[in-house]
Amino acid sequence: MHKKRLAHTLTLTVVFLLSLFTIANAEYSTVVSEYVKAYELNDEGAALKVIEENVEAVPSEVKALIYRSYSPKETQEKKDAYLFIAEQMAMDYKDVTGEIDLIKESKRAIFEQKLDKEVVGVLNKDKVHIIDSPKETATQKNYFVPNNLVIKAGETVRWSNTDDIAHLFASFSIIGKGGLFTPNIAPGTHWEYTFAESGEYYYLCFIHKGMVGKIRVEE
Ligand SMILES: [Cu+2]
Repeated sequence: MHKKRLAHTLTLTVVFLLSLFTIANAEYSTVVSEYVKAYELNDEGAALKVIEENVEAVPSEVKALIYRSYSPKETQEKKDAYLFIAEQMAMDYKDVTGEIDLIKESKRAIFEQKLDKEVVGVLNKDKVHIIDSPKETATQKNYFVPNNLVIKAGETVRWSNTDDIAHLFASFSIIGKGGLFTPNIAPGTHWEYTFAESGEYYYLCFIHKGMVGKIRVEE
Protein backbone atom coordinates (compact mmCIF):
# COMPACT_ATOMS: atom_id res chain seq x y z
CA MET A 1 0.00 0.00 0.00
CA HIS A 2 2.77 2.43 0.87
CA LYS A 3 4.75 1.63 -2.28
CA LYS A 4 1.68 2.35 -4.36
CA ARG A 5 1.13 5.53 -2.43
CA LEU A 6 4.74 6.60 -3.01
CA ALA A 7 4.50 6.04 -6.79
CA HIS A 8 1.26 7.97 -6.82
CA THR A 9 2.81 10.79 -4.84
CA LEU A 10 5.84 10.96 -7.14
CA THR A 11 3.66 11.21 -10.25
CA LEU A 12 1.53 13.85 -8.69
CA THR A 13 4.52 15.80 -7.40
CA VAL A 14 5.34 16.80 -10.97
CA VAL A 15 1.79 18.03 -11.49
CA PHE A 16 1.96 19.65 -8.11
CA LEU A 17 5.18 21.55 -8.82
CA LEU A 18 3.70 22.89 -12.04
CA SER A 19 0.69 24.18 -10.20
CA LEU A 20 2.53 25.42 -7.10
CA PHE A 21 2.10 28.99 -8.15
CA THR A 22 -1.64 28.58 -8.48
CA ILE A 23 -1.88 26.69 -5.21
CA ALA A 24 0.20 29.23 -3.32
CA ASN A 25 -1.83 32.11 -4.65
CA ALA A 26 -5.30 30.79 -3.94
CA GLU A 27 -7.14 31.72 -0.79
CA TYR A 28 -7.50 29.00 1.78
CA SER A 29 -8.81 28.45 5.26
CA THR A 30 -6.23 28.38 8.06
CA VAL A 31 -6.10 24.58 8.18
CA VAL A 32 -5.64 24.22 4.42
CA SER A 33 -3.06 27.03 4.35
CA GLU A 34 -1.02 25.28 7.04
CA TYR A 35 -1.29 22.02 5.17
CA VAL A 36 -0.25 23.59 1.85
CA LYS A 37 2.68 25.31 3.55
CA ALA A 38 3.93 22.00 4.96
CA TYR A 39 3.46 20.38 1.58
CA GLU A 40 5.36 23.15 -0.20
CA LEU A 41 8.27 22.56 2.17
CA ASN A 42 8.03 18.87 1.27
CA ASP A 43 7.65 18.17 4.98
CA GLU A 44 5.43 15.12 5.12
CA GLY A 45 5.68 14.97 8.92
CA ALA A 46 4.41 18.51 9.28
CA ALA A 47 1.61 17.90 6.79
CA LEU A 48 0.51 14.85 8.75
CA LYS A 49 0.68 16.86 11.97
CA VAL A 50 -1.72 19.45 10.53
CA ILE A 51 -4.17 16.64 9.81
CA GLU A 52 -3.73 15.11 13.28
CA GLU A 53 -4.22 18.40 15.06
CA ASN A 54 -7.32 19.27 13.03
CA VAL A 55 -8.79 15.83 12.64
CA GLU A 56 -12.33 17.00 13.42
CA ALA A 57 -12.22 19.77 10.84
CA VAL A 58 -10.54 17.87 8.00
CA PRO A 59 -13.65 16.26 6.45
CA SER A 60 -15.42 19.60 6.02
CA GLU A 61 -12.18 21.24 4.81
CA VAL A 62 -11.74 18.57 2.13
CA LYS A 63 -15.41 18.78 1.15
CA ALA A 64 -15.12 22.56 0.83
CA LEU A 65 -12.15 22.16 -1.53
CA ILE A 66 -14.11 19.65 -3.62
CA TYR A 67 -17.09 21.98 -3.65
CA ARG A 68 -14.92 24.84 -4.90
CA SER A 69 -13.57 22.63 -7.67
CA TYR A 70 -17.08 22.50 -9.13
CA SER A 71 -17.52 26.27 -9.20
CA PRO A 72 -17.89 27.63 -12.75
CA LYS A 73 -16.15 30.82 -11.60
CA GLU A 74 -12.83 29.07 -10.97
CA THR A 75 -10.16 28.49 -13.62
CA GLN A 76 -9.29 24.91 -14.54
CA GLU A 77 -5.87 25.42 -13.02
CA LYS A 78 -7.38 26.32 -9.67
CA LYS A 79 -9.89 23.49 -9.82
CA ASP A 80 -7.02 21.05 -10.39
CA ALA A 81 -5.13 22.59 -7.48
CA TYR A 82 -8.12 22.29 -5.11
CA LEU A 83 -8.66 18.67 -6.03
CA PHE A 84 -4.99 17.90 -5.73
CA ILE A 85 -4.86 19.26 -2.19
CA ALA A 86 -8.18 17.60 -1.31
CA GLU A 87 -6.80 14.24 -2.39
CA GLN A 88 -3.52 14.69 -0.51
CA MET A 89 -5.37 15.71 2.65
CA ALA A 90 -7.76 12.78 2.21
CA MET A 91 -4.84 10.34 1.96
CA ASP A 92 -3.20 11.73 5.08
CA TYR A 93 -6.57 11.66 6.83
CA LYS A 94 -6.83 7.98 5.95
CA ASP A 95 -3.38 7.36 7.42
CA VAL A 96 -4.46 9.07 10.64
CA THR A 97 -8.01 7.70 10.99
CA GLY A 98 -8.31 4.71 8.66
CA GLU A 99 -11.32 6.39 7.03
CA ILE A 100 -11.39 6.13 3.22
CA ASP A 101 -14.59 8.03 2.40
CA LEU A 102 -12.76 11.32 1.77
CA ILE A 103 -10.42 9.61 -0.69
CA LYS A 104 -13.45 8.25 -2.53
CA GLU A 105 -15.07 11.67 -2.65
CA SER A 106 -11.98 13.42 -3.97
CA LYS A 107 -11.29 10.69 -6.54
CA ARG A 108 -14.88 10.86 -7.73
CA ALA A 109 -14.59 14.64 -8.15
CA ILE A 110 -11.30 14.30 -10.05
CA PHE A 111 -13.01 11.79 -12.35
CA GLU A 112 -16.14 13.89 -12.80
CA GLN A 113 -14.01 16.86 -13.91
CA LYS A 114 -13.00 14.91 -16.99
CA LEU A 115 -16.54 13.99 -18.03
CA ASP A 116 -18.86 15.86 -20.36
CA LYS A 117 -22.45 16.59 -19.47
CA GLU A 118 -24.57 13.47 -18.90
CA VAL A 119 -26.29 12.07 -22.00
CA VAL A 120 -29.41 9.88 -21.83
CA GLY A 121 -28.78 6.95 -24.16
CA VAL A 122 -31.05 5.91 -27.02
CA LEU A 123 -30.95 2.28 -28.19
CA ASN A 124 -30.00 1.87 -31.85
CA LYS A 125 -31.57 -0.59 -34.31
CA ASP A 126 -29.53 -3.45 -32.83
CA LYS A 127 -31.00 -2.54 -29.39
CA VAL A 128 -27.63 -1.44 -28.03
CA HIS A 129 -26.08 1.84 -26.93
CA ILE A 130 -22.99 2.80 -28.94
CA ILE A 131 -19.92 4.39 -27.42
CA ASP A 132 -17.21 5.22 -29.91
CA SER A 133 -13.50 5.70 -29.36
CA PRO A 134 -12.67 7.83 -32.40
CA LYS A 135 -9.41 8.53 -34.16
CA GLU A 136 -7.14 11.27 -32.90
CA THR A 137 -8.07 14.79 -34.05
CA ALA A 138 -6.15 18.07 -33.86
CA THR A 139 -7.62 18.75 -30.42
CA GLN A 140 -8.50 15.37 -28.92
CA LYS A 141 -7.13 11.88 -28.64
CA ASN A 142 -7.97 8.73 -26.65
CA TYR A 143 -11.53 9.58 -25.71
CA PHE A 144 -14.99 8.06 -25.55
CA VAL A 145 -18.08 9.53 -27.22
CA PRO A 146 -20.28 9.90 -25.30
CA ASN A 147 -18.21 9.64 -22.12
CA ASN A 148 -21.08 10.16 -19.67
CA LEU A 149 -24.01 7.94 -20.54
CA VAL A 150 -27.25 7.05 -18.73
CA ILE A 151 -28.92 3.73 -19.54
CA LYS A 152 -31.44 1.36 -17.96
CA ALA A 153 -30.62 -1.89 -16.13
CA GLY A 154 -30.60 -4.85 -18.52
CA GLU A 155 -29.46 -2.78 -21.48
CA THR A 156 -26.30 -3.38 -23.47
CA VAL A 157 -23.51 -1.01 -24.40
CA ARG A 158 -21.31 -1.61 -27.43
CA TRP A 159 -17.90 0.02 -27.38
CA SER A 160 -16.88 0.52 -30.96
CA ASN A 161 -13.21 1.19 -31.55
CA THR A 162 -12.82 3.26 -34.71
CA ASP A 163 -9.44 4.50 -33.50
CA ASP A 164 -6.06 3.40 -34.93
CA ILE A 165 -4.96 1.97 -31.60
CA ALA A 166 -6.32 -0.57 -29.13
CA HIS A 167 -8.07 0.31 -25.88
CA LEU A 168 -8.53 -1.76 -22.78
CA PHE A 169 -10.52 -0.55 -19.81
CA ALA A 170 -12.25 -1.47 -16.56
CA SER A 171 -14.61 0.11 -14.05
CA PHE A 172 -13.02 1.68 -11.01
CA SER A 173 -14.57 -0.09 -8.04
CA ILE A 174 -13.14 2.33 -5.46
CA ILE A 175 -15.68 4.97 -6.42
CA GLY A 176 -18.44 3.03 -8.13
CA LYS A 177 -19.38 -0.40 -9.33
CA GLY A 178 -16.74 -2.88 -10.40
CA GLY A 179 -17.36 -5.72 -12.81
CA LEU A 180 -16.76 -4.02 -16.14
CA PHE A 181 -13.50 -5.40 -17.49
CA THR A 182 -12.83 -5.43 -21.22
CA PRO A 183 -10.41 -7.48 -23.25
CA ASN A 184 -8.03 -5.64 -25.54
CA ILE A 185 -10.38 -3.97 -28.04
CA ALA A 186 -8.43 -3.82 -31.28
CA PRO A 187 -8.93 -1.05 -33.88
CA GLY A 188 -11.93 -1.75 -36.09
CA THR A 189 -13.55 -4.11 -33.58
CA HIS A 190 -16.12 -3.73 -30.84
CA TRP A 191 -17.03 -5.25 -27.49
CA GLU A 192 -20.37 -5.41 -25.71
CA TYR A 193 -21.43 -5.54 -22.09
CA THR A 194 -24.90 -5.93 -20.62
CA PHE A 195 -25.45 -4.01 -17.40
CA ALA A 196 -27.62 -6.22 -15.22
CA GLU A 197 -27.12 -4.13 -12.09
CA SER A 198 -27.99 -0.49 -11.56
CA GLY A 199 -25.36 1.90 -10.23
CA GLU A 200 -22.54 4.14 -11.34
CA TYR A 201 -19.71 2.66 -13.35
CA TYR A 202 -16.64 4.87 -13.65
CA TYR A 203 -14.23 3.30 -16.11
CA LEU A 204 -10.78 4.13 -17.34
CA CYS A 205 -8.38 2.87 -19.96
CA PHE A 206 -5.32 1.00 -18.68
CA ILE A 207 -3.22 2.19 -21.61
CA HIS A 208 -4.32 5.84 -21.67
CA LYS A 209 -4.73 7.11 -18.14
CA GLY A 210 -6.76 10.20 -18.94
CA MET A 211 -9.21 8.20 -21.05
CA VAL A 212 -12.28 7.94 -18.86
CA GLY A 213 -16.00 7.36 -19.06
CA LYS A 214 -19.00 6.83 -16.86
CA ILE A 215 -22.18 4.82 -17.27
CA ARG A 216 -25.03 5.46 -14.87
CA VAL A 217 -27.39 2.51 -14.92
CA GLU A 218 -30.90 3.29 -13.69
CA GLU A 219 -33.38 0.75 -12.33
CU1 LIG B 1 -7.08 3.70 -24.41
